[in-house]
Amino acid sequence: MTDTKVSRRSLLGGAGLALAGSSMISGRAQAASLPEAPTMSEATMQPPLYPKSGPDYQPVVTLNGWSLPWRMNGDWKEFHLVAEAVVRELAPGMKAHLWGYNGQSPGPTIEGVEGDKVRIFVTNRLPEHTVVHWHGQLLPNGMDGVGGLTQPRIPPGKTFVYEFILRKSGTFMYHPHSDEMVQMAMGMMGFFVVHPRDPAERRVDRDFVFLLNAFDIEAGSYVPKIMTMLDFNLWCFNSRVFPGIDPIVARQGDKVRIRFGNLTMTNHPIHMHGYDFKVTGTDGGWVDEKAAWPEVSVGVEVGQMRAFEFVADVPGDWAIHCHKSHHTMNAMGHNVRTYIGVNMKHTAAGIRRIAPGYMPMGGSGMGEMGEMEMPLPENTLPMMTGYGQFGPIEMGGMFTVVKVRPGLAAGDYKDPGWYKHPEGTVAYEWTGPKLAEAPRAKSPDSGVKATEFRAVDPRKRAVRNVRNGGGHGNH
Ligand SMILES: [Cu+2]
Repeated sequence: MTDTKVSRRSLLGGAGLALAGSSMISGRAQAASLPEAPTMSEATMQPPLYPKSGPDYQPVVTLNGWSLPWRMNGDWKEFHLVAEAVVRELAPGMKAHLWGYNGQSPGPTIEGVEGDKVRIFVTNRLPEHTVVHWHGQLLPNGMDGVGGLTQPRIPPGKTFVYEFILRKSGTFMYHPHSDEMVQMAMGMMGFFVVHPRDPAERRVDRDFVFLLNAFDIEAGSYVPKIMTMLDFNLWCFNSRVFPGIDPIVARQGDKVRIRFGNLTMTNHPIHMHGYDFKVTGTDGGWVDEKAAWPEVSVGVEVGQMRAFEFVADVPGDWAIHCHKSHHTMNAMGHNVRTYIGVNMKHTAAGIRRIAPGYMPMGGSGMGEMGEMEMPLPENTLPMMTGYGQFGPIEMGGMFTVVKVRPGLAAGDYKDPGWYKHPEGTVAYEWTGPKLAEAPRAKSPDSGVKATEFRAVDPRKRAVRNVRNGGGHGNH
């Protein structure tokens, strides 16, 4: 976590077009100048943005992100989003060329208070039209942001204005609703939080938010493949992958809320270790406190938002991740054969004669990849990576660590380093007397060694499956 790196970019200099555009659209906004459009140069988590005017609230912290500053204009809260091409570091070693808002993908989190009148200027600096849909908000139909259906699309170089009242508190998102497949595959999305009017209502000490998103970027390239439907290779929290995702830091005893929205093409069971928690918010709003239900994993379908809460009473480094194991891997191909149990010693010698340096892999699992240092193509990430204090974590993608520590300052979100385990509380190697044989299931095949699994030549295997249509290809 670093100091705020918001840079203020006046639109008067670089984008006269944007100013001219605004006067065509909204009569009410005509007299006012455009608010500044701040941009962010960092992909690290920024401190919470406390309100300097308007009603008070406890701000959220966006994982590897930031909140959009705003200004009061009479009783309107004015924000300025700029849709534009951005470069986003997904983790150290890999940058993606994306489309986003105000310098980043996802765009900045928008925060308001129940009852606020918001005016959101949207300037389009993309090479094609766009619109912004305010996902989950209750608003006049013409402010809903569906290109062609509820408004004309925003042409490149123009600024449109959205005006609505934040009718209820809760968890929302924003994203385009024109050329949606392309624009969302390119990273256009953001979080939108509406705080309760009474700051004491639903109050927590730390409130973290992030979007689940995914990209398909081939090793050695920079731009996502926009036609991919399911087989993405970079599964992200807020356009970051582990080990590039910041830790979620909490002071022991704090009440913590974690909210997330899913803008990928599949569902994600988000699992947190060490705690059970209460699901307190959904797309539709807050769950009645008496009805909040306990979980250790919470599934979030495509287009949904979820919020859960817990009291951080147990210190430690607790993993939080998507429970689909392929979603905690970085750039990987899915067409790799399984070699578990195959002895590749002899084959490898043959292949090495043609390709010097060839390394047989996967015969005893793939964990060895966690500490392998292989030369990679330009601009990609190892499949499983990230080190903890005990060695390789063997994770990538949708994975980070909830770090609970005693005695942190109230606003301290800095990475506190690895947890210092009290003596005698870490799993350890048995070095005592030889153990008696453990009870095991008996079957005619029991006793087979993991290195002697039976491998069948794929050419002989293929015939059998013809009636069922063969394999399942690319899922
Ligand atoms: Cu997942």
